[in-house]
Amino acid sequence: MSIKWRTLIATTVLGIFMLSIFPLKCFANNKNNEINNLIEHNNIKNNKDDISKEQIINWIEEQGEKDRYYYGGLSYELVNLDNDSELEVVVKTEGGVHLGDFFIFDKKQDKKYHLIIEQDWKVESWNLYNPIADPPEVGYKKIFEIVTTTGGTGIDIHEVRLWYIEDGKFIQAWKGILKDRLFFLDYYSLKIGDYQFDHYTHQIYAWLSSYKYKIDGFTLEKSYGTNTMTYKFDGTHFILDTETGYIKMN
Ligand SMILES: [Ca+2]
Ligand SMILES: [Ca+2]
Repeated sequence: MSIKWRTLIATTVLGIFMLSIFPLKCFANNKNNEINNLIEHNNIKNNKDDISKEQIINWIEEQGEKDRYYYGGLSYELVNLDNDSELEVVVKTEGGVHLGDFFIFDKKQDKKYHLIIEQDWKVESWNLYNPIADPPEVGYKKIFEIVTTTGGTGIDIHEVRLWYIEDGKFIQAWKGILKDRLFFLDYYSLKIGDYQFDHYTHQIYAWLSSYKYKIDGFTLEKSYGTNTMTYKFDGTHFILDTETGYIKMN
């Protein structure tokens, strides 16, 4: 093959390569801009340089309840969760399918970060930059969502938890089931649900469907139907207001 042909082929391959990369870069830049705009919009500072991972591990060692933690999957965010101007530190660790811990550190008057909540929840997702309710809604509270998984042999539960920080305390305002699978000897039960917060009524609308399956994994034995619930805020928690359906929730 002549040098001219080789040059032509090499140039064409390089051109295709550049074209395939360029749109991805554009997309990535747009995504970064979107995130920056979101952070600016919510007046959130998130300077992770202020606090190191090592510092957080030290706090957990000093203030945590347990003797041992999994630090491999540790991640954290600095977010303004409450009404003071200081950033709070939200931390999650992962130790396995259902294993993990969740922590929040709040800066107190002594200017030190104190552990205000520790739970052995494996956190699947959190919405720290996009609270489901912002002041002045719902008693001027900033309400966040986390999705947690718990379980073990024959148990697999995914729950959504709504919470806020007030006067340095973590308050869980509501908890709902997204998926709840329990295995028995010859069958398993499955519950599937979800929720929406409504910004006009300030209520939670939730639903939960319930099924019984054969142990083969896919043969439906019985469908128990769907419950629909509404929850209203009582000043501290969302409490059950109305309920229709087969299964009693509370
Ligand atoms: Ca704060
Ligand atoms: Ca605070």
